[in-house]
Amino acid sequence: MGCNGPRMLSLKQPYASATVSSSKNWKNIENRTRVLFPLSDEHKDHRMKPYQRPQAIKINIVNFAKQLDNDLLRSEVFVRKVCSDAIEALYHQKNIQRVNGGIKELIVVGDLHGSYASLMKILDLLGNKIKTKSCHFVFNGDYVDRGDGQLSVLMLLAWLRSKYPDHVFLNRGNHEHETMNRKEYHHGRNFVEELEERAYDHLYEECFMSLFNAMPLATIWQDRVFIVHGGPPRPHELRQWESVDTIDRMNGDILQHMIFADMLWSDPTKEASITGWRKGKRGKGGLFSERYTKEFLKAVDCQLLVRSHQCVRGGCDWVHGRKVCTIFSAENYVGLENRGAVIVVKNCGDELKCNCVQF
Ligand SMILES: [Mn+2]
Repeated sequence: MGCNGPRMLSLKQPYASATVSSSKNWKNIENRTRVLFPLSDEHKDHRMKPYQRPQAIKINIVNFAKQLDNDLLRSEVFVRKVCSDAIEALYHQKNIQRVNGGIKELIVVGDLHGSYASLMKILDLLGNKIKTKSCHFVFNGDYVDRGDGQLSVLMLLAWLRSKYPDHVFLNRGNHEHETMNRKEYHHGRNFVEELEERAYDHLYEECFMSLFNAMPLATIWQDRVFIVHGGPPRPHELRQWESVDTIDRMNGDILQHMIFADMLWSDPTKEASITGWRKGKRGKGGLFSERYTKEFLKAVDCQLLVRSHQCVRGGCDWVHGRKVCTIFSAENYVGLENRGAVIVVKNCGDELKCNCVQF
């Protein structure tokens, strides 16, 4: 499997460090206790019971989501178990995971940034498609930071990923990273602040960093649609595309790999003066032109690029001759009064039919 090199950790072992760059003074990170996955049977908690029942798969997802938000998340055992199950489902996937099979419909959800209300609307509208297993859902990163339901969003998606392993997929976003989760924001809290309020901050290194590291960087759906949080990597990284799955994402800081930093941080541009790929103002990643989009899609043998990472007014925005769709799903993000949207893509033989669903 792609990232399973000899250094790949075993789930029976403590996670080898979810190491952070040494420049940070987040104290004693190297010495913190690591949690053991899977959890042992001695962890007993009455709140685990509804989750453990075999018929849990038949539950109403929206009702479960409410219960999770109101009650289940108070149990540390529950949080650890959801993390460890999701990690087990995620880390076997390649860095660029491929989703194929007979299902003709794809739904991509963009940035949520802790907006549990937006996620509830999406599940109210489309959650039945998860239960009936009639489509593939790809959540495209930036689950945490800023909103008021960050842990709820992350845990519900982690739970869905392990309960519906062939139908729900997660990509990593640039906010699934320690530097972003400890940054000060003018609007809203960072993820670590929410964890501190819940007295779960000790779980950040023990569970959540491993969960983020386990997330693939991109998804290729039916060999036709490329889904990534930011965009394509810069030209000299793209020339080494065939080795992208050999990079070990579970250990160390993924931003040390330029190819990954570009994929999580880049944006499309319509500026005529930019004909290829150029560094942008975000400090990481860059700006890619319509011509570069075509080169990239040719290199990865896809027809459409679906990405997120930018708040667009209607939740959905097309550029580059409808070869690039930006999808953003958190409504009223930092008070911007934007709509949220998801994109529904149907594979109809020769063509892809795309429909943005706003809420
Ligand atoms: Mn982003």
